[in-house]
Amino acid sequence: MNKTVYIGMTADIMHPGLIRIINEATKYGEVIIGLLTDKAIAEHKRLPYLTYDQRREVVENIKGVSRVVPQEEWSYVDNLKRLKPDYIIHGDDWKSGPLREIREQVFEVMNEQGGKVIEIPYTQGINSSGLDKEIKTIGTTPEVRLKSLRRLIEAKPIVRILEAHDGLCGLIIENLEVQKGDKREVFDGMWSSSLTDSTSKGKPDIEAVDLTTRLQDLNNILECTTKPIIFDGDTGGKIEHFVFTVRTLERHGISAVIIEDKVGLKKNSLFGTDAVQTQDTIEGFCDKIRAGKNARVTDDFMVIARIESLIAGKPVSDALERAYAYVGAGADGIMIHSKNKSGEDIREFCEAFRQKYTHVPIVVVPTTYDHVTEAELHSWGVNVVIYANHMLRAAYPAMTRVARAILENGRAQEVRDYCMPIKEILELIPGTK
Ligand code: SPV
Ligand code: MG
Repeated sequence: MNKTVYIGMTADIMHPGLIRIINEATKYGEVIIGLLTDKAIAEHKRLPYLTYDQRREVVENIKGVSRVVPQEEWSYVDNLKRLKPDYIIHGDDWKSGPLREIREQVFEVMNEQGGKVIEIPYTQGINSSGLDKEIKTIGTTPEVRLKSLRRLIEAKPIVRILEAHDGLCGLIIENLEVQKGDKREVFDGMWSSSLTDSTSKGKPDIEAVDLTTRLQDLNNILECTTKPIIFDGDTGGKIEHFVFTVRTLERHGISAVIIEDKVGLKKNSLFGTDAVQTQDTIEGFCDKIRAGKNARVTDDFMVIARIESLIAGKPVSDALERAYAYVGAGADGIMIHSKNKSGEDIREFCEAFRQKYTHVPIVVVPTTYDHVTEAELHSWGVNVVIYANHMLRAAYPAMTRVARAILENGRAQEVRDYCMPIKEILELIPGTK
């Protein structure tokens, strides 16, 4: 019987280093490629530019590859146990860094099964992470960006979104990474918030900043980022206007619009019942959802319905009745909002909603119940968590502190430590020099 050789890969960007590994593998036997699924990758690396099916089609047609199988986990163990290859080949770059543990597991399983691990020298100068950086400088297309939110929702236990009101926020969200064990924690995308967009323009959050103005700022974010964007569409306005909003957002590569079921003069939800606000009728809001859905050009753009029942002091049962109706009208997801500090109402809603709809995405905004962890939210059935205003709330006190200290001291030396060094700001944006 022919010997078999296993290679795990993402194969997003094919490069000579990977071809060399495949060529080397053919010397030992029949080559099986374990192609990592989006799910396997999502918590560790950027989602591939190409979908799984596109990557499979490419790899299947590479000379020397006999078979492509999905690798559903970051760890090789399951596939190695199932396929029992005689060999596994990997570049020797996994000897250090976050892949070290993965390597140890592979050695353990292969030893148990009487197989062999072959490590080949890492191809200097060409590797996927380096290419990844270059791809970032190329950017993305509206279509790829738009689709990426749905892919992330499918691939990740919970999708983490942070508010961005300018290009600088966008850059932080785009680039910041924290390595936790073998997991890479990142923000998956951005929230274009009506509250912070309005506030940063010195306007109240009452739909006074029009779509065109909001898009101008959004455009700065689009220019320097590749991650998906969820747009806070407030009430969506008049149905006749909302259809144009959907088309405009979609054309810009925005992944989703969230509209809330309120009518009349909208005020920020966190005022709760302190502000007089009227919820739309179920029928009225369903018509708006339907109109938005009909206006879409692609199937990927999401119209997400936001329920304000709990904000308005109504019970969870009212929120659920609305959620079921909105999903019936075609909503691609439900955002449930509350200003309760415990988060209990949100949990109750999510758990009840999940009994009826196992897959319709749930979005939450834990501003007041900020003690609840993402892991807990996930266990309630939440798919998307939005940190809706934190970048602006962080910036304002920092700027005020500096401004105050200059006034107090009649010079700027005292604020030096509160500010980033000039050298750093000059080098922050590539291409400044
Ligand atoms: C926003 O960020 O503008 C929102 C969320 O709509 S909230 O402010 O909590 O209403
Ligand atoms: Mg808002």
